[in-house]
Amino acid sequence: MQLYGSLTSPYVRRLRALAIEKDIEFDFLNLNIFAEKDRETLVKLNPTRKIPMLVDGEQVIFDSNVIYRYLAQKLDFTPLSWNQENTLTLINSANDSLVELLICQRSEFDTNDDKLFFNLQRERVNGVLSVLNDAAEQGTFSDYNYVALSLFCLLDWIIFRNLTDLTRYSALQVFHSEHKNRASSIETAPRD
Ligand SMILES: N[C@@H](CCC(=O)N[C@@H](CS)C(=O)NCC(=O)O)C(=O)O
Repeated sequence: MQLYGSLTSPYVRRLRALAIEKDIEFDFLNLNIFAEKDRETLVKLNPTRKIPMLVDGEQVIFDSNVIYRYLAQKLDFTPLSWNQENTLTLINSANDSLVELLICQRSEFDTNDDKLFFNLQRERVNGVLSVLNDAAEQGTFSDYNYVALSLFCLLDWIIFRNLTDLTRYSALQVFHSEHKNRASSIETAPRD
């Protein structure tokens, strides 16, 4: 199997970290999706033009969520419960909004502007981080499973890109400190 992605994407990192935690073997192909040559590879494999994607023989799978389900079925992991699916959706929604805001910043928009699009993303990020903070306080992430490592990748990427102030979310900060020295965190740390 080959996983295509980048060294910075939190969605790609989840799968790279999962591979280390669960001893899954795949080759990792690092793409710069904004460079012409790698973009050709991206578009050919994945018309959504987003990373990650997994290639397993003739089968290509798009989207980290679907790739996880594909691996879980192939490797016989217990499927996520509905509550775990909801928590993953929360993590994804904050992550997606932060990706959109980052792309807007790189397009030279002032994302602190009082505009509907920016306000909706910021409201979602803050609301979801607060719900995830409560969940962390209640022990939802005590088992370091796929959902927990997805949360770690989100938080570590927020810190790496300096995207939002995490000091308000003390349980999330504790969770991040507890896991930042794991082999799967160190070996997959984002770098430009
Ligand atoms: N739902 C997708 C989201 C993937 C995603 O947003 N990836 C970002 C990198 S972190 C990307 O490829 N963005 C390119 C773009 O938006 O044009 C997944 O879970 O794989």
